Amino acid sequence: MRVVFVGPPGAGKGTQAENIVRDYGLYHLSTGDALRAAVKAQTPIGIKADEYMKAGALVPDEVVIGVVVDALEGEQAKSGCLLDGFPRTIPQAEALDKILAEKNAPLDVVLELSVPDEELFKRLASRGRADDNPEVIKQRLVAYHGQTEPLVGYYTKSGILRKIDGLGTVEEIYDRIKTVLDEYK
Ligand code: B4P
Repeated sequence: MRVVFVGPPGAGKGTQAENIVRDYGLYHLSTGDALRAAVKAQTPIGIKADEYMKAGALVPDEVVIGVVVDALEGEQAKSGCLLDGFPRTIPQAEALDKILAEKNAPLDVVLELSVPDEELFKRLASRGRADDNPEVIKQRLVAYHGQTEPLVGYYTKSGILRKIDGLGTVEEIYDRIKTVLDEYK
C-alpha cells in the first residue's frame, strides 16, 4: 500500500504517521524529518534547506525531489510506503507520479488531514520547535494554503483523495484513518 499524507503544519501528520507505520508495516518517509536531519548534519542540502525552513517557506522543489528520489531508490515504493509531508506542491506531485510510474507502483490513497488554522496555531505554539514561533507559523500557513492546498484538487481529479477530520483526540483521529486504510489492505 502506498499512501500520501497531506495536511497543514501541525495537523498531526507526524503524530499519526507513527501509528500507521507501526500497524501497517509501511516504510515511513517524512521530508520534514529528512530535512531536519540534513540541517543538523550540515550537509549541502541541509545548509540550503535551513534558510527556507527558518523563514517558514517551502524548500525548493528540486532539493526535496532529490531527497525523495534517493530515499525511494530501493524496494520501499514496491513493498509499501507512507510519504508524510511530500508532495507539498503540484510540481512535486507530478515528479512523484513519474518516480512511481517508473517503478510500476502507483499511489493507492492520499489522506488529507484537515484542521482549522486557529487550532493549528494552538498546537504549534505549544510544541515549541525552532520553526514554531508565531511569525513563522503564519508564513507556513500561507505556504500551505497557496502552494499545498491545490494538491487537494489534483488528487481529487485522480480519484484517490480521502478527507480525514483532524479534530479530536489522537486516538479518535487514528480510528478514522484506520477505517479508510483498511479498505486498501
Ligand atoms: P514537517 O516536518 O512536515 O512538519 P509539520 O507540517 O509542521 O507538522 P506535522 O503535521 O507533522 O505535525 P505534528 O504531528 O508534529 O515540515 C517542516 C518544514 O519542512 C516545512 O515547513 C518546510 O519548510 C519543510 N518541508 C518538509 N517537506 C517539504 C516538502 N515536501 N517541500 C518543501 N518543503 C518541505 O503535530 C504538531 C503538534 O500538534 C505536536 O505538538 C503534536 O503533539 C500536536 N498534535 C498532534 N495531533 C494532535 C491532536 N489530535 N490534538 C492536539 N494536539 C495534537
